[in-house]
Amino acid sequence: MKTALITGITGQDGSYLADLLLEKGYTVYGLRRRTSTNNLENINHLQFDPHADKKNFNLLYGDLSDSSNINRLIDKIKPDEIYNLAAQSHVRVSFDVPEYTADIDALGPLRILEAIRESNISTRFYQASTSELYGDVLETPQNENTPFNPRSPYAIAKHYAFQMVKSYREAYNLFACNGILFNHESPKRGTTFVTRKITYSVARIFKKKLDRLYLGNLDAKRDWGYAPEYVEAMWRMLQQDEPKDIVIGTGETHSVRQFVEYAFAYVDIDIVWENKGVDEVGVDKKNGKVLVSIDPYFYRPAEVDMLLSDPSFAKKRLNWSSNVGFKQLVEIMMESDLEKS
Ligand code: NDP
Ligand code: GDR
Repeated sequence: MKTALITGITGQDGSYLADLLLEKGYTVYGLRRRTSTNNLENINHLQFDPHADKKNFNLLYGDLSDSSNINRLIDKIKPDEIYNLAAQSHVRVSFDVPEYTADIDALGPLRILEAIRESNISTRFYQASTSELYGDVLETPQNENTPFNPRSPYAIAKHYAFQMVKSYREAYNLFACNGILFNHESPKRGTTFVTRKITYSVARIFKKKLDRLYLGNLDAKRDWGYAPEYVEAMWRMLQQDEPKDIVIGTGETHSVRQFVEYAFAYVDIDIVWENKGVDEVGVDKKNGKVLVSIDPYFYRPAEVDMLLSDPSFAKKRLNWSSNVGFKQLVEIMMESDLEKS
């Protein structure tokens, strides 16, 4: 029976990965932060009894800024696998808190790598790397050989972590790999990321609880997949014979504008676009009501215009490919948000 430590257990990916590993018979330890309000919504369904003799799901307090805590936990748990999913994961916010983002997203993984090296245990390490590393893309589609060109504090911090993982693999022979994951979404996605913001807002507009959705750049394009499929790829990456950095994505790209149109179409609203730039609005074709407006607050100081994966190495190496298409993804998220809103 294997033991895994998941940082970022309360986030979208952490909660799906916990489900997957528990299903596979792992004992799972999740790192949670002390927060002033309860943030266990994503893992509430994982009932655990802290007083039971034998527990296969455990939550422990910790923070990626605290190396003594990380050292102690790794020494105590001696996990077979560590999945580092914890991060200040919002690209726009990283421009507001660049130093904090570097501390958690760049130095956090380094602290874990050091703890593994010091502990002398043969744990396998997964680092949540990202397509944001490609930034101002130099080649399309992007694969494992495409040069990185990060352009936000978030992406630059993740780039540092990427290189550290590679360096520890080469210098100390650690089984450590970077999953270069393109955007992946679900009903558990945080509501400040664009997909969930759209589906939650459209559901509320449909129910007459909200008048209008405010967005930034409608023309940004992303390769959006379905999160539960992506955590399976993370697990497969740690089951390889040799550690490799692998791109995970769908191989399709769509604009924010298209996501908006599909979400409204789910509730039978046909959106037409009028005007240009910051004055652009999305209007209900039936009655002319403005339902979408631009708020420049949501523009980024430096934008990543387009991301598109070439996931062929994942197919070859992990026998992994994405099955949930763009339209189905929007439908899954809309269905859930219509229930929740
Ligand atoms: P979320 O934002 O949903 O979750 C982030 C998690 O990190 C939360 O559990 C959060 O805890 C935790 N966390 C934040 N700061 C700290 C800290 N200082 N110490 C310990 N834990 C902390 O992210 P996702 O689940 O979407 O993404 C998982 C990882 O994958 C992230 O590293 C992200 O950067 C990366 N990634 C995500 C992609 C995506 O499309 N989703 C694509 C590529 C990479 P709390 O609940 O307390 O805030
Ligand atoms: P991203 O995701 O930056 O790709 O990072 P996000 O959903 O925040 O933005 C995607 C694109 O949508 C545009 N956009 C808006 N974005 C937000 N959040 N809010 C808006 O109102 C809005 N309007 C337009 C953005 O400009 C952008 O182009 C996600 C995170 O999960 C990272 O942690 C991860 O590494 C990458 O995906 C891959």
